[in-house]
Amino acid sequence: MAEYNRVSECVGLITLRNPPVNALSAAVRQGIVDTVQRALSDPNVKSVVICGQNGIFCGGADIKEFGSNMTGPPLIPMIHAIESANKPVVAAIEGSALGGGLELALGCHYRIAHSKARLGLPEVSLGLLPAAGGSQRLPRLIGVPAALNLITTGRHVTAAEALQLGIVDQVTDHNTVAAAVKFALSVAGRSLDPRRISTHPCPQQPDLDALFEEVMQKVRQSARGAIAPIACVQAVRAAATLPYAQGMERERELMATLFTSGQARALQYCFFAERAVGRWRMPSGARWDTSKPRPVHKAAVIGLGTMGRGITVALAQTGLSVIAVETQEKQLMEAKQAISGMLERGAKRRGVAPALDGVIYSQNIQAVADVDLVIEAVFEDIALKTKVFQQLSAVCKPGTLLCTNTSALDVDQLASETPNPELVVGMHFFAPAHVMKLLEVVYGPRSSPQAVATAMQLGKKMGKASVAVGNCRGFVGNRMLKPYIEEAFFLLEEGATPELVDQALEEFGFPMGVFRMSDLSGLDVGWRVRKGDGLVEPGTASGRSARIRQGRRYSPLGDLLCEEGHFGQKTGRGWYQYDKPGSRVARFDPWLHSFLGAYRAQHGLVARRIDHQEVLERCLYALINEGFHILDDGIAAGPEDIDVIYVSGYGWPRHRGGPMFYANMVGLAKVLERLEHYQQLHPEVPHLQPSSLLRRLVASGSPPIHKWGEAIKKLHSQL
Ligand code: 3H9
Repeated sequence: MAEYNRVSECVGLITLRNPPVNALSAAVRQGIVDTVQRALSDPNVKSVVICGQNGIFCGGADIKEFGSNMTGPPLIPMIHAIESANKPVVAAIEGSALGGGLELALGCHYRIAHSKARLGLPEVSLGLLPAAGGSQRLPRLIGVPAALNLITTGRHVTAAEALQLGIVDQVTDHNTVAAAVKFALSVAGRSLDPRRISTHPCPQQPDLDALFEEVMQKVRQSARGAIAPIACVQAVRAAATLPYAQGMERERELMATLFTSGQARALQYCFFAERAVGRWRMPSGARWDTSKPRPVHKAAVIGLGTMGRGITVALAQTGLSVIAVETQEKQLMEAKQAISGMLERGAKRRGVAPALDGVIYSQNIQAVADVDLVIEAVFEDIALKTKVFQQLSAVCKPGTLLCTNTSALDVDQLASETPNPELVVGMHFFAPAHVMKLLEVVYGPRSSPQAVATAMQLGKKMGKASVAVGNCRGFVGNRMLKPYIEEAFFLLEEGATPELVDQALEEFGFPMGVFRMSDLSGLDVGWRVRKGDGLVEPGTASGRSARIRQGRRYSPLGDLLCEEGHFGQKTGRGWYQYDKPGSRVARFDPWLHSFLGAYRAQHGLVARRIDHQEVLERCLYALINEGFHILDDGIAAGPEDIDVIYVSGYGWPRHRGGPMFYANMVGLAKVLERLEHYQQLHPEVPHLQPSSLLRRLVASGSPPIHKWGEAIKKLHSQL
C-alpha cells in the first residue's frame, strides 16, 4: 500500500499504491508510517520523496472507511511525524492532491506539482472540514482570506494557481517524480525549521473580526442550512487566533460534531450516488459494462428555441461539430446570435477560445444527413415531433441515434413512428440546458442498450449528471413534482399562504419554494399541461369551479390565476407581485390574498392554521411516495437515481441527500405513518395513499437505503 525504494543513491522514494485514487486507507496509512520510518532510519538516505502511483498523488482519506470502525494509524500523528522529520520530505504531486492528500503534502517540507495537477480541500462538500491539520496549516501557509476561500468552497485549484498562492514550491511540465527527486537532492542538509508550517504564525491580517464576520454572513446565506461551511470558518478562525496546538484541538472538536451529523452522511451518500448512476442497468438486464457506446463526432439539434439553443451550446462546448437546424429564417438568425453569445461568455469564463466554428446553422433538415446523433428540441407537440422523427429517419445515415428532448410526451410513441425504434431515446435536458447539471436519459422497451450507452456517454462528456430512467409520464423528476405541487395548492385552499409554504421549503434548504419557482418558470406551463389533460374547465373564473375532477381532488387555483393573465414573473403578477414584468423580486400581493379569501368563501372552506411541519410532510412525503411508486415500477433502477435527479436538477438540498435518502433518515415507518394520517384526512387525494412498496419495505423491517435494491428484488420475486 506504500512502496519504498531508494533512488539516486540517497533519496528514499515512497509510492502510495491504492487504486484508483490512492485514498489514505488504513493500509496506506500504515504503509506511510512504516516507509517514512525506514527512510529516516537509513543513514544513506538524505531526503525523501512521496508520490502516488498511476499519475495521481492522493484523493484524500478513504471515504468508504467513514462510519465503520476506523483502524490503522491515525492521519494527524502520521503527518506530524513527516513534518518533524530531520530529513527533507518532498511531495511529488501529479493528478490530484485533495483533502487528506493535500494535508499530507502540507506536512511535507516542499511540494512540487505537475502543471496539470489539481489541489484542494474539498471536505466541505462531504459535510466535513480538513481535519488532518489542513484547516490549521493552510491559513498559516497562504493567509487567512485565501484559505477561507479554498476551505469553505472546497474548490480545486490548478497547479498554476497553487504556485501563485504559495501552496506549491515548483511546477513542472515534465516527470514530476524525477523533478521532485532532483529537488530533494538539492535541499538535502538544509535547515528544515522554516519549512515546518505548523510552527509558523498565520500571516498578519488587518480587521480580522470584520473579515470573519463578513465571510460568516456570506457562508450562512449560501449554505442554506448546511453546517460544514460554518464549521470550516470556525476552524480557520481558530488557526488565525489560537496557537497551533489549541487550533488543532478546535479542529478536532468541530470535526467530531460534523462527522456524526446526518449531513455528512447525506453528502457522502451523494458522492457515491453520483458515481453509482453511471453504472446504469435496464430491466432487460442490459448494463453499462456490457453495452458499448457508439462514437459521436458530429451531432445535430433540430429546433432552436430556448432548449435547442442551450443544447447546441452544451454539445459545441464538448468539441463536437454541431449542425443547428431551425426552419424559420428569422428565428435561425436570432438563435445564431444567442448561441454565439453564450459560447463566447462560456469560453471567457473558462479561459478558452469559443467554439464558434463548431456550429453550422441551417434551415434545411437535409443538412443532418451525415451526423451520428440528433437531438430534437421542437415545440412540445406530438404531431410535430412525429413528423420531425419521420423526416429524420428518411434523411439520416443508417445507425444515427435519434433523441428527443421532450419533457412530457411519450418516447415510446415517437419511437414507434420510426423504422428503427431501437435507435430512439429521450435526452431530457433542463433549462438552461448548457448550465443545468441534470440529464435524464429515457429508454423505452425497444431502445437498444447501445443507444442508451451512447446518450449516457455523451451526457458525461457534457459534464452532466446523467441518469438512465424508464419511460413514463413525466419520467422521474416531473412525475414526482406533480404531487408536490398539488399538495402546495391544496394547502393554500386549506388556509396556507404562498409565503408560508415557500418559507417552510426554503428553510428546509430548497433555493426557492414551490410558488416562487412557479412564478419563475411561468404558471402558464402547468396550465397548458392541465388543459392537455382535460382538467381545465373553461370559464372557471365566472362560476364556482369543481374541486373534484376526473374522480380526484383538484385545485383550480393555478388555472384561475392564469385566466386573470397572472403568469408569474413574465407578467409581473403570479403567486407574488413584481415591480414590473420580468422583475425578480417577489413581493406580497394583497390582491392574491383577498382572492384566496374569496375562493375559500365561495367553496365553504374555513382557513385553518397550518404550520411548517405540515407543509413539509405533505409536500415532501407526497413526492417521496411517488418515488416509491417509481422504484416499484422499475422506472428508476435504485434510490440513488432518484436522489441524483432531485439534487442535481430540482434544488433538493444536497446536505439532505435526496428525497429517498431523506425518507431513509426520517425512517420509513414514520413516513408511512404520516402518509396514512394525511390519507385519512384527505381520502380524495390518491397520491397520499402510501405506495405498496413503502408498505412492504416497512413490513420487511425498513432495511437501510443501501439494501433497498436487494429488498425490492426479493419483494418482487414474492409477488
Ligand atoms: C478527507 O480527506 C478527510 C480529511 O481531511 C481528514 C480525515 C481525518 N475515498 O471520481 P472518480 C473512488 S475526506 C474512497 O470516478 P475521477 C470513487 O468512489 C476526502 N474512494 O474518478 C470511484 O469509485 P468507483 C477528501 C474514493 O478520476 C473511484 O474512486 N477527498 C475517493 O473522475 C474513481 O473516482 C475528496 O473529497 C476517496 N477519497 O476523479 C476527493 N475518491 O469507481 C474525492 C474517489 O467504485 N474524490 N474514490 O465508483 C474526487 O474528487 C475524485 O474521485 C478525484 C478523481 C478527483 C480524486
